[in-house]
Amino acid sequence: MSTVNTRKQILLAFEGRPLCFVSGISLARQLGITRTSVWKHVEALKAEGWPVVSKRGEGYRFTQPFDFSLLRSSQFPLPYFWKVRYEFDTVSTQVPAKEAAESGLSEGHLWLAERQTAGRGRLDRTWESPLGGLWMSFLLRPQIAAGRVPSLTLVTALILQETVKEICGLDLRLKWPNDLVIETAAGWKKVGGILTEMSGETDRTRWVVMGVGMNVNNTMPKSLRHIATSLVSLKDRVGLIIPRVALLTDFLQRFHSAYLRFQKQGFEPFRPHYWQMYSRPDEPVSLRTSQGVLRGIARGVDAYGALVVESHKQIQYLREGEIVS
Ligand code: BT5
Repeated sequence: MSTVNTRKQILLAFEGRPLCFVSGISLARQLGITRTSVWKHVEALKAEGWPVVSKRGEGYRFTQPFDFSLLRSSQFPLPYFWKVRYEFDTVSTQVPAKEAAESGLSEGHLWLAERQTAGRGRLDRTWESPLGGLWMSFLLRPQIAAGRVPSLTLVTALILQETVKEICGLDLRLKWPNDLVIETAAGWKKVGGILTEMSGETDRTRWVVMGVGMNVNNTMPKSLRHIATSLVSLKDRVGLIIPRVALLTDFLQRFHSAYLRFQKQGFEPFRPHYWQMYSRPDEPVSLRTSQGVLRGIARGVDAYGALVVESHKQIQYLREGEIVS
């Protein structure tokens, strides 16, 4: 067995045994290797950052409940054109995805990581990406004009919303342009976000790297708890772990067909549904754009994904910016 496979098998031995010790002897027997070898592999896994501890005479255990579904299926074939590259740890999944995009790799490649050490939001903001979330970037080469790419972000948000509804039964809402949010007793909270990066010319898109971050089983850092939450905490069931692979495969299936449709018909077929899922239709909004702050009433989205805002009895089409309140 290769080193990678041996380590994967060691990790999977903890599946279904949250916080329980697994002895070195049983791991050695299971894998047909020596106890010393098990120890060496576990030390390497710890150095990589896996949350495993050892205790003399007892063996090894995970220090936190963990969803093994991504690790388990990291080498499984996925439907359609998807090809997954799974890593435990990465700076940001956007980095290898963009490098691959520049080097000419075909669309459908997807980078997944258990955690990111320097996850990024828009405008170089930080994206907290601890263990337990779904952090991925995928490469697309849509046959569309560059001006249509922003509406692909909206389609992605919509498909994520559908996936979360299907798999977790939770009704997230969309906050233009790239946020998935939910209304809680403590106000609106962000559950996921999308970072779209691209390269192209006016008439042609060379590549799009779509970065999706979804808080699934992770706990939020204190500094974000007032504005963010995770799917598992919304379910409010002690000990529940949401298998991220179920979210992933459902999303990839839905997204694939939406993507084909989007390339043929543009954003128009998705537009009404996007607006139905929009978090605060026809309510006052404040938007920060590169031109300054605009206040008005959000009335809809146009065929290019711009937010339609009524401000001082005039209609404005906002192609960039974000809602600040
Ligand atoms: C986003 O940016 O919402 C885009 C997030 C995209 C993350 C994915 S993960 C996979 C891929 N690899 C990456 O490195 N990135 C992508 P933005 O709208 O700029 O929101 C950033 C703001 O959200 C921060 O300034 C925080 O206030 C907040 N934030 C940070 N981490 C968060 C988290 N885990 N959950 C909710 N909010 C968070």
